[in-house]
Amino acid sequence: MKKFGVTVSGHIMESQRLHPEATGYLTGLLNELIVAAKTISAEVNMAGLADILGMSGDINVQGEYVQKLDEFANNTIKRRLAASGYVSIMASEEEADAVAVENSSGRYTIAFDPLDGSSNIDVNVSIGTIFSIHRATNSTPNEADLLQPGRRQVAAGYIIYGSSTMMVFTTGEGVHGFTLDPSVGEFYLSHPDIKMPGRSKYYSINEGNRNYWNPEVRAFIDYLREEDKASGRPYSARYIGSLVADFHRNLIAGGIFLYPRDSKNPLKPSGKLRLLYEAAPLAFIAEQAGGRAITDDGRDILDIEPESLHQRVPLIIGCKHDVDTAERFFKGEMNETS
Ligand code: AHM
Ligand code: MG
Repeated sequence: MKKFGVTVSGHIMESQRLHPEATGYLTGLLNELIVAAKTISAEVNMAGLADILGMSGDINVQGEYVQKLDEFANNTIKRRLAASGYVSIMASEEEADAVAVENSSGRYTIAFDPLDGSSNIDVNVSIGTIFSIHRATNSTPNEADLLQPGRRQVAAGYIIYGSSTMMVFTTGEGVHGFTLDPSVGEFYLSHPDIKMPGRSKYYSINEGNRNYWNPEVRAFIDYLREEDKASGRPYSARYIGSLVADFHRNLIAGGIFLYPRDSKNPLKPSGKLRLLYEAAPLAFIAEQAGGRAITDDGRDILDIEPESLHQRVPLIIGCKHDVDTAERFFKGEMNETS
């Protein structure tokens, strides 16, 4: 007999049943995020129709113009989670300071990028929401609870608003992907236990920054472009400019994504991407799927002790073999003629 589809809520409840110590708080929190994801997805799909595109006129903490959909996504997640009582404190790309939930008995913290890939909002290219959940160790809201290394995440995931809307997440027991059926408003398990290919033939990097990269990064990319049939080179380039979309492509089809530090902007000496709500959650997913994530000096993303909410970090993430090879270049063990 054909089985009916497994819903995301059913999947979460089933996996929590295996943990008799579970209180239901994480299940509740994930369910709130699912509702937020459906709300944002509906709004993103209306983007071309409603008068919602374009700048709101505000400038966010990163010094960038905030788009209306960014605001909408930020407010949707913030208000839902504040009302739910599952989290004690939140960090968002769109909020300069941590957002404490007053009178909360919340046992978790969340850091999120409400709408990643904002330069692609106006041009109908995939964008996404990224989230990272930790256990709160203090009984009252405390920013220190947000500044825990990625290794201590209890759950992480993203929602990609693409040709279909998908939610991909891990609670440390593999990576599972769910596709939204918009006709019934339900996410169904479509990609159980996702594993990244061991190695790939794709790389994703903004090549426009080439002149600003350090020599090790240049040498690694040159190596990927060289012809050598035995090692599957040259690799092909794929760069969307939405981290979630580039990562998702590499997770499913295989690939390595790099946003290294560069000398282009002296105000961003550690690259562009943010540790708490971009690099760390995707690193957790990559590792759970058999991949890896490091910095451009070979540090494991998941081991970095965060110092501030909006800290930036160089990010090299993808199939294990490819990241291992990149690491050998960064450590000087290989150069382009190796
Ligand atoms: P955002 O959070 O403001 O959208 O910026 C992050 C985005 C990532 O999604 C993407 O990987 C990167 O910026 C692209 O940057 P660039 O245009 O420098 O290649
Ligand atoms: Mg972002």
